[in-house]
Amino acid sequence: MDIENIKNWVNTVSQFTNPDDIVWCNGSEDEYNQLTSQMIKNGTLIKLNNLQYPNCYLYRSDINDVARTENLTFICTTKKEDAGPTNNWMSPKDAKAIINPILKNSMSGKTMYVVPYLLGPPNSDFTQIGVEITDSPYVVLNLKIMTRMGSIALDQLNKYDNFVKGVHATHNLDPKQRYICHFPEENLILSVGSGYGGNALLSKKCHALRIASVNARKENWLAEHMLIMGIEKPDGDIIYLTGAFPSGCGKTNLAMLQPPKSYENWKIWTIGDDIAWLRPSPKGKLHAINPENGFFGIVSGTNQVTNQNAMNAIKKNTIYTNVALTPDNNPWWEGIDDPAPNSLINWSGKTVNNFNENVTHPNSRFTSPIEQYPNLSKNYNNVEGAPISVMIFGSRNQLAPLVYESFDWNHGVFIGATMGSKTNATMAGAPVVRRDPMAMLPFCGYNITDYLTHWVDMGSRIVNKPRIFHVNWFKKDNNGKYIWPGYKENIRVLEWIIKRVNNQVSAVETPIGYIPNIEDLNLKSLNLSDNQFKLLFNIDIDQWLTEFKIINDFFNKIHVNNTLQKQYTLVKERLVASE
Ligand code: OXD
Ligand code: MN
Repeated sequence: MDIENIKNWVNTVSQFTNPDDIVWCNGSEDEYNQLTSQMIKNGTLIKLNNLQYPNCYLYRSDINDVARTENLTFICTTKKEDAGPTNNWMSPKDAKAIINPILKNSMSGKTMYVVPYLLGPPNSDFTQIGVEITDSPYVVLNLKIMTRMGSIALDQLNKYDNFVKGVHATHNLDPKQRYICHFPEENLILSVGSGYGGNALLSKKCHALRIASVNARKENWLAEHMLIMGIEKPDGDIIYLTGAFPSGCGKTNLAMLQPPKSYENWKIWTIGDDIAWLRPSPKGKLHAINPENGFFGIVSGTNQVTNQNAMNAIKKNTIYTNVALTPDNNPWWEGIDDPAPNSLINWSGKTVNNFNENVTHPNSRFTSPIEQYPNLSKNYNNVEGAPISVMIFGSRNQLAPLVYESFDWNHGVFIGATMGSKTNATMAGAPVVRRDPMAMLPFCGYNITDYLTHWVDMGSRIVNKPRIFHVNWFKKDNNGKYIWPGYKENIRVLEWIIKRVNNQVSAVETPIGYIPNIEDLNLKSLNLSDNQFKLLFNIDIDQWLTEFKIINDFFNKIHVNNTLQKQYTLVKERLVASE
């Protein structure tokens, strides 16, 4: 492919959207600084206190545009069954009939930015190229941080046969005219009516997950909603793992975990906090890269206890979205270590005094470059990715024990496929517990039934398969308090997982999988009572059988493959036998 391929498409889009100017972004610091100055001048960006937060900015989104809108997100395939039973579907023709009139002349009076980007390290077989056309300078700034953007991508054009096309038009932000549409048959994304990250940074959920997952199935790899991290033990051995957790369940905090004092000879090496692309290597192991180049993390609740590394890294070169602003021009959010000032400007721009209400949006975000994270893994830029020994699925509910291990790959896929988790502020709508297979429910770009079959099939392509575990940091006691301290202390669970992988400890077999022998999980100085421990690992057979009815309904709805159906029967039989 050469630049003409991109130019031809850009011309077609510009003739249709009719911008006043077209700017091809090169990804330079100068370009970034010019855009921030321009946005500060027109009042859409606020420069934060340069002494305490050098090169940091605050952006406030429209109050009706603060989270991903799954109900307005569509997979547009010729055949409805290719989108499957869990995605919203429109035919490409119908989708374009709705979106094209919105796009027509939508950039007149505006500048159109052409943003080429790479997902993945340059020169890696994993890496893909995309171009996002957008009328939002905020999107350009974010893409500069979140991807390898500009010239670095154009320099690699001759390595690719095609590119993923994304068109983003802010339009009027009216949710009634908001559509995030994916056309996997054309490697195309059209997004109108939202400026919010997950809807507007098309490299992220739209390309790196929805479109990539379709290609991954065709080409025998996996595009997953997973963190990637390395854990270095005191003996210097590093084990790499991926973790799939639904949005807002702590992937970023886990990926950046700073071990507590009692684990001071352990190190965590961060590779990614949201998306993993995984391919079997010729040597038989599954290897993973993080296609992104920055973090788009939730700010609310971030502090020295929950995520010390993020706290240090987001002190510079960071864009804050929808946090509060102190009189000293510092960002402020619920959970930050600094006390609240008496008066501040809340996330939507209102001055509030002596407040008791939330002043930061619960889905407020930091966008921050990965390179400035202190514990960035040396494998971050490795063109071959990192070799993965463990996969963790994690959910937020009252049922699953703190940690358990699957019996084998197919059972692990069953565990991932049946995850039930409570939704939160990352998506619009009231919280509900829902099935979220592999934390991919909102991000799988094709039929979920085929997706789960693809997972089963991948098992036969990986000689040296990762071991699969499930964790749940979120179990509450009878007073509604979280039992497990979480955050840094999660390393205790990771230690047990590593001991299992290294065959250093046995485990207790239960109907749902293996759980730790109490003496193998380091609980020193946590002050957990016997009763709390019991609650953490309690497997309430009645509740599990009720859950299995829900799983059965879900499996019937999606016509799941025989392998997972068989796993369902096996686990259920074990549950019934242990009653
Ligand atoms: C995210 C999400 O922003 O999952 O990563 O919503
Ligand atoms: Mn995510």
